[in-house]
Amino acid sequence: MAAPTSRLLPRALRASQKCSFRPQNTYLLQCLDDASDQGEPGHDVKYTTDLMPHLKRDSRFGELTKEHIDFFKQTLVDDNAIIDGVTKDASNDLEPFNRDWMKKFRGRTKVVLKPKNVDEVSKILKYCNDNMLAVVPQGGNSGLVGGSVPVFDEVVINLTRMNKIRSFDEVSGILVVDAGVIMENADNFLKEHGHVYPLDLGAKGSAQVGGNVAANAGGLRFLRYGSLHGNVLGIEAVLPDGTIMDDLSKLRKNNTGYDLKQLFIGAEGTIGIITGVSIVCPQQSKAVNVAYFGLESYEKVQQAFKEAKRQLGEVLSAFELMDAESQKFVHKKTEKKRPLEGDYPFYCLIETSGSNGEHDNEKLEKFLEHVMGEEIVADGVVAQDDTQIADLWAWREGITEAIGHVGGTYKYDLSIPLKDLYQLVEDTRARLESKGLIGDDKPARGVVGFGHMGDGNIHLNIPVPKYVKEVEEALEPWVYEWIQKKNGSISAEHGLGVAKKNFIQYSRNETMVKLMKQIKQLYDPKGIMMPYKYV
Ligand code: FAD
Ligand code: 2HG
Ligand code: ZN
Repeated sequence: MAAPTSRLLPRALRASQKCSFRPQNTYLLQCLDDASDQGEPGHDVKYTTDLMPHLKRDSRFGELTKEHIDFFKQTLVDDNAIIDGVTKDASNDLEPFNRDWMKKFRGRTKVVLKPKNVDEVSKILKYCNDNMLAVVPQGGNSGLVGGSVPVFDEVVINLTRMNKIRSFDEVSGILVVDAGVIMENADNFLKEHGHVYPLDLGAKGSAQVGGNVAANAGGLRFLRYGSLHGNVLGIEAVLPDGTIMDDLSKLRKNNTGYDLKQLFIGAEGTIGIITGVSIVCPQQSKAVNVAYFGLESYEKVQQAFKEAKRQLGEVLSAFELMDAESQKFVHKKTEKKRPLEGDYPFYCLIETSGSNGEHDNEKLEKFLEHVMGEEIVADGVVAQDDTQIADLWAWREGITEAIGHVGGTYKYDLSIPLKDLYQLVEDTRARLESKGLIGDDKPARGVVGFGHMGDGNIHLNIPVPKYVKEVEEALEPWVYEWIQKKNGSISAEHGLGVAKKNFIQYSRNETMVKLMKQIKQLYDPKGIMMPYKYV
């Protein structure tokens, strides 16, 4: 048993827990730095068009000229607002905006625009529309489906400089921000006012509120605070023709016709650019507890989840699943002492957040007594203070980054009925093994499963030193067919981007896809937003 945390003996539970401080997200930037240290920018990342040669540049789109750049310079004024690779060589400066976090997708944009306010976004978008210049909106570029980077020479409109907190009402908990506010900054600001941002995820140090909303991100607090479809109360967005859609409502209830803002939540930038968001934020919990368990089977994981819901009910704020392989990758990367001494096929992280420490501890104690007594949980630890809470969370939040160190990752973000959630990981492992594709000297270095058990959302990750067709062909469309048979979703929270563009039909029927195309046509008749992506 690791020293710093308390062994999961129910009576040994300590009463006082204050609040949770998850690890800062420094590794995202670190990863980008590592990549740019290697000489020629992006040398290790292939162009998306090499990976997907069937994608052809749409000849309807104009090519950037000096005249276009002059217009952008006049409109955005500030020197820092434009990276111009048209009138000069700016490849080094452009590279971070051209390549994605997974080092899988790489575009060839020649210009990045960083507007400061909604009027500037409106002017440049209208100009792009009038001149048939294709556009990719970009937030923190932490997306995992290749949506946030261009495929060819699309204009990147990056929201980073739109970073103002516009207002916060401590009574209602409603926050209004520019879309480019980094979610961790929003969360820190809210904590100063006794609230928290309703979303949390490993890339919080880079991801922006607008990016969260555009991707309809789920993350680690979804179980408790629910979807952005419920929490986002209003959106300010710019349509491709420059129209400013001001629907920045601060009302919880508003049944006056179609709720058009919902279309922008999860649209992944395909119908306009989100410039402002109004979002309802919960009160910060006074008492936070985190426990980390080892379990002998997936059957036991399901039992533990059922009991957690039954016994912890209103204080349960996260129930996360990690398989043995995921924890090995984190261990290999961090070399930190593992929370538990024994090896188990499954690990779970449970968080409770409530307003009354004594009450929560009593409940947690009873729950722990039960799951230990019934041998649902084989072993476990409970964090004793905020540092330990952060340490335990790192075993869950650090998985993506740890796996990323292999080189690349084939990622599948899936919704599956709970009873079959882990079966996919086992079937995938068996399939790749039967094809001789997994091993230390093989194209795939493992098959990893982890995710948001509480939301029925698993992340299937296959780390590879290099992206190779052999592995991809073994996985696709096989994974999607598997999901379709279970009536699951091929994207639970990451979206479709360019990576899943050809597979939407596995989760949505023809009628639904047709209706999506009609909406796209209505909002973006010239098709300048996100060409080559999912709709
Ligand atoms: P970007 O990556 O820049 O963009 C995402 C998409 O939104 C793109 O299609 C882009 O064109 C569009 N877009 C961005 N900003 C705007 C805007 N203002 N207007 C219109 N369109 C826009 N996701 C989860 O759901 N849950 C997780 O737990 C989670 N954990 C992660 C952990 C790590 C380590 C990493 C690297 C990523 C993780 N993600 C997770 C994915 C990603 O962080 C989220 O999708 C995040 O919300 C993206 O925000 P962003 O600002 O980086 O957007
Ligand atoms: C998470 O839950 C993120 O940690 C990333 O959604 C998942 O890396 C992944 O596949
Ligand atoms: Zn996730």
